[in-house]
Amino acid sequence: MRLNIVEYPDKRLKEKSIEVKSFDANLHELLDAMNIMMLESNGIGLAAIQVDYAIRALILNIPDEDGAQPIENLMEIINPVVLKTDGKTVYQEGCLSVPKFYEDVERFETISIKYQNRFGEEKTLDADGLLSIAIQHEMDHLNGILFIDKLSYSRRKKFEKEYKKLQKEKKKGGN
Ligand code: Y12
Ligand code: CO
Repeated sequence: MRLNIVEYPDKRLKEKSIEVKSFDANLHELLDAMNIMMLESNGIGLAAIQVDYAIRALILNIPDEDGAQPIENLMEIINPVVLKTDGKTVYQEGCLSVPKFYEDVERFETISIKYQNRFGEEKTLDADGLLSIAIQHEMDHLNGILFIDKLSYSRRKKFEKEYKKLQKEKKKGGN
């Protein structure tokens, strides 16, 4: 299964993803392929819509102190629902669908969710730190929201200016 990252300003990124009902081999194959794509792209989180599957599934692998992302640390989160949030924090976020742009985004400091694993089993998770931020970033993707949609007016303008500059460079033959 070959996946491609859907990039801004593609309209598919605005779609609301639908609930996963079948926890079958097709889902497992997609999750496995997403993991390969995320690691190959140096990502730490990826939602299915970012690879053109509009289903409520996301994966995360927060690097350890050495920057490693062993398979044991991979989290597969299906049909997540927020149970509780607390506090506020700001972190400089990036997204594989919005390459080369990073900006401060305000999120809840902690989050509790319930979700299903790849077998449809119900789980709960209490997260803080980078994991909490990553969960919120990826759950936004399930509702068609990008981190750039959460920026203040002036920061959004800064993004649009940088985006236009990158497009011009691309046309000239840079990367
Ligand atoms: C904190 C903030 C954001 C998240 C969501 C997950 N975001 C990512 O995984 C972003 C990955 C990313 C990777 C890039 O590629 C390289 O660094 C080689 C990248 O750079 C370019 O596109 C040039 C940008 C973003 C979780 C937690
Ligand atoms: Co993203």
